[in-house]
Amino acid sequence: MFFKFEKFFFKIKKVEYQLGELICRLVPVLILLIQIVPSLGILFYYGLINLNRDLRIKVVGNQWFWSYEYRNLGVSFDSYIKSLDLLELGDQRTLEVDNRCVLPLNINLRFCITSSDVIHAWALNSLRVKLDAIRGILSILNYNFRVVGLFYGQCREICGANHRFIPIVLEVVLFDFFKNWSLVN
Ligand SMILES: [Cu+2]
Repeated sequence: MFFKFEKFFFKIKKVEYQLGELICRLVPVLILLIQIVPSLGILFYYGLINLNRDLRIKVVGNQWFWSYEYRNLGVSFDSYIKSLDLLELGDQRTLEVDNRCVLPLNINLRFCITSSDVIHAWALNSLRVKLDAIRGILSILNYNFRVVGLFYGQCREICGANHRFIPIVLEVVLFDFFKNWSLVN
């Protein structure tokens, strides 16, 4: 009697195990399938919409600074971290740069992000943006700023010894200010 019970018990256990294994395989697949629907939708939305951009900015990650090129305006500059002895009152320590990326308000912008050496990442928390800067590949970001202000970010990919010394500062200004700035630069 005891022997029979043991056999029965193990049989049941085996069936349960197989079912568990099946569930453990099916559930992740189902989660991925559910995730495909919105993510593909968003991917196509960003790919197809906003084809016309008013201003294109090429962002190049370097060891260790960012360089910005405004193709339409013929403006280009490098953006290094501001050293401690040059900081002014109100500046963010380790987040401030010498040349800010100045951008106009309410203009359709297209950022083309790439790298000249190792992999960097152009990440700005307040924009919910993190794009990898990879040599030979252009990461595209379409954006339109609705508020003026300063947006701080940092490299978000371990790119070497001075990885933490390449912050990003975007300064969004009114179009007239931007026009003057681009003429001066
Ligand atoms: Cu980095």
